[in-house]
Amino acid sequence: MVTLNINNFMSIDLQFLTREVCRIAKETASFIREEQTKFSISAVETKGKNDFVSYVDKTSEKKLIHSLTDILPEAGFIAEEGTSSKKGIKYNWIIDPLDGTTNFIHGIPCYAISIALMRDDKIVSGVIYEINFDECFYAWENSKAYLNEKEINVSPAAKLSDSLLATGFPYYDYHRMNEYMELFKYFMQHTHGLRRLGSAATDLTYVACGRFEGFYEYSLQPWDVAAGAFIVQQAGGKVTDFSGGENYIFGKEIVAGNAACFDEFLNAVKKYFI
Ligand code: 2AM
Ligand code: CA
Repeated sequence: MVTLNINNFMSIDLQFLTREVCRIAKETASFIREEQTKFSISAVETKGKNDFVSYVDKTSEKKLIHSLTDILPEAGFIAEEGTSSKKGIKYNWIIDPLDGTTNFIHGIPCYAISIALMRDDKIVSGVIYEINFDECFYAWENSKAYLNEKEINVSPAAKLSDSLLATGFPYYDYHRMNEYMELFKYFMQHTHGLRRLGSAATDLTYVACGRFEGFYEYSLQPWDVAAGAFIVQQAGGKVTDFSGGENYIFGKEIVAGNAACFDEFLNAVKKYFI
């Protein structure tokens, strides 16, 4: 095991660090995969309306925090299940130990581990491991983006009419439902269609590798989007909030897409949401 000294962070090899995070995500995924085979719905707790959690989410988070602390002791955590309250002065991991919990508890194969490293307020490394397809997406500061060692790029499609989009349906915050439904209707009629995978982290990786041209959703949390937004950018894509601004990690609004039709995509979102 290698421990990185944060005082020498400028000389730290972020490529090496990111590969260590991939290893840690895959180790934890083995636990999640094993638990899925014996999972019972009776183990599900409800955190809020339609907000589910189980011992699998919590145990995975503890495992990740333990391993990430080993490789970067001074970093703090912003993690979905709140199993660590440690705040880093300069560096913080943003973690979703199981993105797509609803899929997991229903036995639907689309869920992922999402891990980002934030230096001050800037993401410098991102890893998303989609567990069922054994797909590890990652990037680090100034790197390309990769899927299982191969470079990935966003789609070259230049028109919304040639695009397949992804979104997440509102599941607890219904105050913008009308705008959401009107925009949904517009995209139904002006794109190849929409998909709803149920894991925002996975949606974002599919934008990064060109399977989707775009993804949008509101009321997401930082751990749902931090790693994925970064990987999209490193793959040549664009990410903003609904106004076209930069508050998409903590601002609970995200639009992510390939560069070529991003303006058309964002303008449609703006038309209905602003
Ligand atoms: P989670 O599984 O980590 O909670 C998709 O809309 C996004 O919203 C997912 O990334 C998912 O992250 C989050 N989410 C939380 N609860 C949800 C629910 N009941 N249905 C759908 N998505 C939910
Ligand atoms: Ca989660």
